[in-house]
Amino acid sequence: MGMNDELRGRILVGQKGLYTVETDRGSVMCKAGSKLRKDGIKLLCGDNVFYRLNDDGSGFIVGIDERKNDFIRPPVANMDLIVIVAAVKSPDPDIKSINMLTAIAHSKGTDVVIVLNKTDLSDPTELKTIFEKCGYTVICTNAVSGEGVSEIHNLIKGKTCFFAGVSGVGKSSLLHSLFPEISTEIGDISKKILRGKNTTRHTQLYKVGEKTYLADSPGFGMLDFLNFDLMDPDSLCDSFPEMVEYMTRCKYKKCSHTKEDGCAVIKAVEDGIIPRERHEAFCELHRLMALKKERRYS
Ligand SMILES: Nc1nc2c(ncn2[C@@H]2O[C@H](COP(=O)(O)OP(=O)(O)O)[C@@H](O)[C@H]2O)c(=O)[nH]1
Ligand SMILES: [Mg+2]
Ligand SMILES: [Zn+2]
Repeated sequence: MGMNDELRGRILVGQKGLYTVETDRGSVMCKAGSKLRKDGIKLLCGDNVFYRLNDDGSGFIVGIDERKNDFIRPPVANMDLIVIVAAVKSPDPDIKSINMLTAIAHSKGTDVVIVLNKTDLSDPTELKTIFEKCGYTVICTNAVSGEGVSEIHNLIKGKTCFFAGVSGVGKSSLLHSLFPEISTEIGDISKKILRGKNTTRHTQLYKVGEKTYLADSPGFGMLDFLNFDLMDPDSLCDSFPEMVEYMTRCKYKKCSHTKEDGCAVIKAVEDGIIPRERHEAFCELHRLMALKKERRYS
């Protein structure tokens, strides 16, 4: 192998076929090598790549590491953690969308942290209890005063993550508070697009600490749930960790755990062990996926 083989790096930005790759020697601007293009591999922010150097200091990417996961919207790869942001008020918390996001996170094998923001407007305790009962880490924040924000900092340390949640919950505000050094860039691009300014839409991975990366994608908040074909109604169970114990304990071999009389999961809901809101979300997702599966095979 020549000395130019097997240099390694990570894609931070990809724009119009030009990739900014973070390497030992700083940022290297790369193009995709012809083999990758021929193989139809679409490179994503977060990809760990092999590249070779040209004489002029630019590079070309010759291969990528196997991905831990990838996403269509935002188009990123190798995420360790999804920070799900909800507001306790204005907008009112949308428990269904939070549960969809946790389900997606589970299906992609990422960790989850739930942030309940705008605690100055309403008491987060009830919502916090629901998700803590399910085993999630919940952080309460006020992005305006900065309260609780440092806890997020500690939890994302050493990980690659992105913030998800519906519009208006305070994602941009939290990012500004967390990372003032890059805050002029992140979070506000979507506003510029809304204002009709000519802003390039691109996804970017920011290095915000030692081995800590934050993906930011303009105009994006909710993951593209309907494109999640990979989830099967039967494997949905794994996305609700608080239910797993009762699913295995359920006396029925073939139980959807959505409506069956005598189902152990439904009993746990009635007993107040599993939050009712979570089970409702489970039923709804189950119904959606069964429907998609039916369509696929008809
Ligand atoms: N009262 C209050 N307002 C907040 C808080 N966090 C954000 N906001 C406000 O909520 C609005 C939406 O916030 P933004 O960060 O743009 O939300 P995004 O759409 O999720 O990025 C803005 O007017 C913020 O100033 C908070 O903790 N408390
Ligand atoms: Mg925003
Ligand atoms: Zn059951």
